[in-house]
Amino acid sequence: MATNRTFTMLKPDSIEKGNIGPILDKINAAGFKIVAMKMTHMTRRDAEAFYAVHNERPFFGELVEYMTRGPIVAAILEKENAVEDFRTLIGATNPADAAEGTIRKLYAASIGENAVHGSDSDENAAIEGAFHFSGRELF
Ligand code: 3AN
Repeated sequence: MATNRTFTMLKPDSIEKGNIGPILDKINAAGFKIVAMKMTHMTRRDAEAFYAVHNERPFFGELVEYMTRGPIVAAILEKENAVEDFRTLIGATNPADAAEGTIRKLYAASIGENAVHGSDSDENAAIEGAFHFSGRELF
């Protein structure tokens, strides 16, 4: 059964470029309600665990370096059909393939530095949200 929550991270490049505000504006305008949010700096161990599913991929080292080079903003978002609608809002993994007006088209530099994360399933949304937030941080 589909749930109404997804998990996102505004990645280090978004914070470095001053894009927290503009990206949150897009998220709000698309009808998502923020039910948990924090700025945090992932350790190497955090990033390796969060992206464990990719640990055999050639870009894994680069991905861990990128995700740990500065703070991120993590959030849990609520909306009907949240996972799918958020994936539509952020656009394709590679910004070159992302649709006009999507967050990655507007703010991502490359497939490696693609501005935002969005969960790819309800199951992963729950796992990823629980990775970053305790029940007391969820509103
Ligand atoms: P998405 O974030 O769209 O779900 P995934 O899960 O395939 O994409 O990839 C996770 C992250 O790994 C991406 N957000 C991106 O930062 C990085 N990544 C994916 N593919 C590549 C690639 N070919 N080269 C470098 N980094 C990549």
